[in-house]
Amino acid sequence: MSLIQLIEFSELGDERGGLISLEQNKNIPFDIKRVYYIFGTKQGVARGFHAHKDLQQVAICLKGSCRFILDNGVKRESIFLDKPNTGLFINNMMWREMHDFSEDCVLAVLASDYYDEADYIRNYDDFLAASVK
Ligand code: T46
Repeated sequence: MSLIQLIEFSELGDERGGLISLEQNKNIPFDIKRVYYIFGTKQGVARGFHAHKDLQQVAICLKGSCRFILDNGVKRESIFLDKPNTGLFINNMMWREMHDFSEDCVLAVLASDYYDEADYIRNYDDFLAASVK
């Protein structure tokens, strides 16, 4: 099974322009406890390089583009995000890296829980050790 799980959001826009609605437990598969967005990422900078023990997230590139790598400890897959109508579901215990941010990239992330540094696994060897359990 692919690690890349994309959610395509229905577009509710009309002749005036686009509109997309995100609703917990409807087109977002969890209770939304937190939303954050990443923007102004410097050229050549890569982000992420961690997994979450429990957190689930959906990442949406609202503007511009970036590339995600997802890795479950067995295989790695890459996906280019450049559409505000497409969300990338990122399950818990999934190593993620974000690369190739365009200058104008605005990446929104919806998260199933509040920020908790204790939920991060920031060392790849620790992630591998935890993911085989
Ligand atoms: C993820 C990817 C896709 C907070 O205080 N609250 C928050 O809600 C977040 C997300 C971060 N922070 C702090 C923690 C660090 O001191 O902001 C700083 C930067 O976070 P980090 O280096 O983890 O950022 P990224 O871009 O590497 O990763 C982020 C999320 O942290 C992470 O959960 O899955 O985006």
